[in-house]
Amino acid sequence: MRTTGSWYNVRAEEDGAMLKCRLRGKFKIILDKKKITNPIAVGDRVVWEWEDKPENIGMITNILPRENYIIRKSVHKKAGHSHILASNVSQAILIATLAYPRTSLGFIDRFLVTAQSFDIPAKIIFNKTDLLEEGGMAILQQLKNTYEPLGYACLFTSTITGEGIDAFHALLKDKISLLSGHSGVGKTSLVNMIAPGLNLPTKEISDFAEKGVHTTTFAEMFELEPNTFIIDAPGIKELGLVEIDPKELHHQFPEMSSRFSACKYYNCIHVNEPNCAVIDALNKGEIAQSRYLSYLSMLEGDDNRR
Ligand SMILES: Nc1nc2c(ncn2[C@@H]2O[C@H](COP(=O)(O)OP(=O)(O)O)[C@@H](O)[C@H]2O)c(=O)[nH]1
Ligand SMILES: [Mg+2]
Ligand SMILES: [Zn+2]
Repeated sequence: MRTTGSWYNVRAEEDGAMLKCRLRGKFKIILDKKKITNPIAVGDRVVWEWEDKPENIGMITNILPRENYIIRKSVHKKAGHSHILASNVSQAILIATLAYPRTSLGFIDRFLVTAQSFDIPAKIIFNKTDLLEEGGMAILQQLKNTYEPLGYACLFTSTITGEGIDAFHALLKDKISLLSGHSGVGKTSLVNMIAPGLNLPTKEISDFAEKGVHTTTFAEMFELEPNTFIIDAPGIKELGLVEIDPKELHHQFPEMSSRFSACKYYNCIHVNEPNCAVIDALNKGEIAQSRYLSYLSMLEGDDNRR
């Protein structure tokens, strides 16, 4: 659920009790040819045994295979090392707002690409619908029409009117969800609507991370209700830092991955090649302009994370 240096807060599966554990022995800290600085991450399923039961201290003896994991480059350790932010994530949920603050489409697309590259299903929640006039709601509906056919479910919520709160609750149920989004979009407010007692203590850490202070930004998992977890990952902007080979980028755009085999050139990157199936679809209006612009921007490696 949480780590502090060499101690791990572990939730016992049998009864949900929390205990503190250390790690026994050496564990493989090379993953997909990357050197990893932390052997265990939030979300890991582990095997443990008692070391000192009266003191509630255990020993981790094994780490079970990960369904997926989010990895990023370490900022404060040696170059060439990576850090596992979280593992076994059922879904990555982006909380976005059209205004106050505005979440850019570039940021949304970068988040989706990153989640896709880690094999984590992604969903988008557009919060603060109470602040939108008719025109704003029409834009939201257009975004939903763009994203849902690509496999990214969208939900409209407001913590003021209560719109979508039951659906948000249902979305999280029995899953491990990573919640992200810019500061101020309403993450804490939304979680408080469905789990008032939880009192997410994340504010300061996230704010630090956003100011670029290199605090240790370990993720933390919270149990909203039995079997329903959320992962609060400070400095989640780092989710935009994944490195994807430009030639591979189109795999992370569902509307492109379903089409590029029809391009004339096998190595087409859909910029100005002739007989490009992606550009044809764009011209026919079958691919959203905004998505294509995000693709171009990521292709150029623009640091367009805000
Ligand atoms: N109008 C409106 N304000 C909201 C809504 N949700 C949150 N807020 C406000 O937005 C501000 C930031 O909310 P907070 O939950 O702290 O955002 P976080 O930084 O993402 O955790 C607070 O002043 C909230 O009261 C909403 O649905 N509508
Ligand atoms: Mg908050
Ligand atoms: Zn092409």
